[in-house]
Amino acid sequence: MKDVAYIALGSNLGQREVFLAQARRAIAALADTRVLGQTDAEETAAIGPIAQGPFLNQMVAIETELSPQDLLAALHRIEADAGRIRTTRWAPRTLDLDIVLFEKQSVREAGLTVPHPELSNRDFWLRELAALRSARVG
Ligand code: A4P
Ligand code: MG
Repeated sequence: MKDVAYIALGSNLGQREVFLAQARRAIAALADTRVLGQTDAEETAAIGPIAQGPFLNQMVAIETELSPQDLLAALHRIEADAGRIRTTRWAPRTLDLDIVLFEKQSVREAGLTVPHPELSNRDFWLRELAALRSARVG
């Protein structure tokens, strides 16, 4: 099914701009997918229980035929290519790719929840999402 999805990009380790650029290129190259828009990258203070350096965050809107599950698998491959090593939850990371929302589909499974459960708690995601949606309408 063709749908519109919003992907949050985040990095707070190493060459943050380089990792975001690599992620944007890899997302644009996904099968059956085209990029509709992207927000500017913005620096945000780390939220969560672990003290760590600030994040560079950005959101990308895509139109895709990929299912949420297939998109997540592809995003995990892109994270691995950026040298992401999973240690503990919320640990500093070279690249984190989260599915924020699909316009027409929701998922509640062990390994995937869409919309992302933290959406309502992250001001910068809400702001970026609103900006991408208004750009699409306008
Ligand atoms: N998973 C379930 N739903 C989703 C979804 N919608 N999108 C599962 C992506 N993944 C989803 O994620 C753990 C598992 O969540 C995945 O294997 C997937 O099956 P992970 O990326 O391995 O671990 P994580 O990122 O440490 O944990 P989590 O729960 O995804 O945390 P978040 O929400 O990614 O938070 N502060 C600022 N300023 N900016 C940030 O971007 N990010 C985090 C990480 C903490 N603080 C931050 C930021
Ligand atoms: Mg994550």
